[in-house]
Amino acid sequence: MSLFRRLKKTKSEDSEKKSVAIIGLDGAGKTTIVKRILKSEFTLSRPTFGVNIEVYKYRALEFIVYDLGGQTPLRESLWEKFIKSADGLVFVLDSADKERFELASEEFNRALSFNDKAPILFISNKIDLENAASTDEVLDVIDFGELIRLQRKYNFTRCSALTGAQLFESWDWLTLKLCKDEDLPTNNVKICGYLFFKSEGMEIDTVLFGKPKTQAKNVTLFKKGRAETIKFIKQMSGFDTAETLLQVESKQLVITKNKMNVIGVIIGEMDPAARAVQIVKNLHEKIVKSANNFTRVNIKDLIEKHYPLDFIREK
Ligand code: G3D
Ligand code: MG
Repeated sequence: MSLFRRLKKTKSEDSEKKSVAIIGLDGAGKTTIVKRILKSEFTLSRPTFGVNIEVYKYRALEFIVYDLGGQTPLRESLWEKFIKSADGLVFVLDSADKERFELASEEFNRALSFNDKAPILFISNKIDLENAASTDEVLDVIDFGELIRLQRKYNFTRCSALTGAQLFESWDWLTLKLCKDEDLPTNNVKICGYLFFKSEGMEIDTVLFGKPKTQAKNVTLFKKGRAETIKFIKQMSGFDTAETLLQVESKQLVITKNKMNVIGVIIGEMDPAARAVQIVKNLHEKIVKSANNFTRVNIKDLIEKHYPLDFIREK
């Protein structure tokens, strides 16, 4: 069950109110996404501003959906206000609308300049379409370098609001950032392997899980994950802690830094990234507590001991 769906059952009416701004160019799929996530359990309040804003309320959550691009001064100040006060930001990109990628990128950067705290979920939507851009094509235009440097919590994800593919998993991440620990998803995440580095870039260990056949399939993935991790280490060299989540081909790469150590784990595209982040953070703590020379810590043993259902096991 997705975290979001769980929350719908567990959050009480009087819990702290949170607002999420869902932004992107018109036609990106924002309304479709919100309606799909909320099903019919929401009320739509139409504000009187006379501009294209939709506000959906679900218990303690408020979703403000806003079309960007072509702002008039009135709209401009209005959306700046919404974005400033949002607890979470979701930017939706129509991955098939390549002609407007530059415009989308400008609007994305401007939105970020209005809010320097909220976690950001970047959704590359409509991946069901034949001409949908690949991750690389999107990353050529949308620059996350600044977010990494500023230690912002962000997640890049591809999904289809139409088919629902990867949609709920994306929201899991955001809701994790907005909610308390007891609301975390309890479902399992399958770890394909991990990368373990010292924070100055020295590689300590790299382990692929599964039988040779699966491992062989994941070798290229690991090379890419390794390159991404090293890039992350360089960009985060001045910071004690940091975390990020990247899409590497068909898998997700969760990388976290905690003082001396950087751990990356590779999980499946449908796996709950929020839970993987939680696992990696716990691993960091266990490594620190193990007190021995940390280079000797065998993460494989830790994962097998503490998360026996969470790594790939084949018959
Ligand atoms: P917006 O709220 O961002 O402006 P909408 O965008 O949610 O209104 O979506 C715009 C159009 O894109 C809609 O089509 C919607 O069905 C379609 N759409 C949304 N998400 C997806 C997706 O993942 N895949 C595909 N193929 N289409 C999607 P219409 O025809 O109703 O305008
Ligand atoms: Mg809309």
